[in-house]
Amino acid sequence: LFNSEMPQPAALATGQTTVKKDYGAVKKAIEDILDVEGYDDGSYGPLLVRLAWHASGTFDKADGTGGSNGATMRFEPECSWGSNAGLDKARSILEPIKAKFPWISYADLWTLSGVVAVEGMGGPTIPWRPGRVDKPSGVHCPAGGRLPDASKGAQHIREVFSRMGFNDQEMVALSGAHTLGRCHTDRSGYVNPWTNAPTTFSNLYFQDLLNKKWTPKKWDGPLQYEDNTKTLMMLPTDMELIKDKKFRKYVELYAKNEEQFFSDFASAFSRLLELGVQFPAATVAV
Ligand code: HIF
Repeated sequence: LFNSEMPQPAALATGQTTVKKDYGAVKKAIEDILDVEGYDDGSYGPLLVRLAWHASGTFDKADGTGGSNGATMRFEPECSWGSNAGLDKARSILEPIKAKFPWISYADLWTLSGVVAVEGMGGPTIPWRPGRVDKPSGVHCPAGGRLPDASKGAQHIREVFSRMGFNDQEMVALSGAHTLGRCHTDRSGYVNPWTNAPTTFSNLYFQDLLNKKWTPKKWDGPLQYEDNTKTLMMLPTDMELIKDKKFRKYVELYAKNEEQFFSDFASAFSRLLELGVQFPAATVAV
């Protein structure tokens, strides 16, 4: 009955049934695995935020390589980079969700999990859209050494984040994510959380940077800073945000104005997760 001149219904033409891509259901499944007793501070949220960022933060605007598209952290050598230590855990807790919704790409799932985690911990809504496509093997891994080194200074922070296309203010806004989570000696060599509320997204990181007294920790580990209770920490790169005048101005702004921080963080984090991704023309945010 059909001839080549007639428009043919896609499902009939290919013999395939259409799967409804219900991103809302995936979001819900991610929300459901966030809280977990006995892991760190009771949430996988911070770890998932770190996964989303490390999957994305390899982007180089000069040649368009790296970024979340491809989900190449599944493969060697990227999965074994020292900077990605511990993220195997993040990837494995998402496996049952990938199994339940096999149509979602890993790259979309990892980035969406960071977004859902920020929102689930009280942070802003982050614009996110699907469209990332997984690459088939490690030959697509970006060059090593692109993620930041916490022992370095302001110049390094600017080099790494301007390579991705961010300006000073966006670098500081993004840095507010260190209000979440903690350092682990067996992953990075550093220890302790940045704030006393590591599973709540807020501007506390900026307030603490300015209002607490930070001194070098006396220990055998790498140089890090501690507050007077010795329970909180700052990395050398965190301290640069108050030592460098141009960065400090924005730390002061975000410490005073949480609304502005939420809004600037949401824009910058959304862009981070989209670096290097080519979205089909009609992709809408979910
Ligand atoms: Fe982190 N970051 N980050 N980071 N990061 C760690 C942990 C988290 C840097 C270093 C570290 C960003 C920028 C930088 C999160 C989110 C973001 C750790 C500890 C180190 C060393 C890892 C461990 O031991 O488990 C450096 C040098 C950065 C550039 C200045 C982003 C802005 C702040 C881009 C960002 O979003 C999160 C969340 C964690 C906590 C993970 C956890 O398991 O709790």
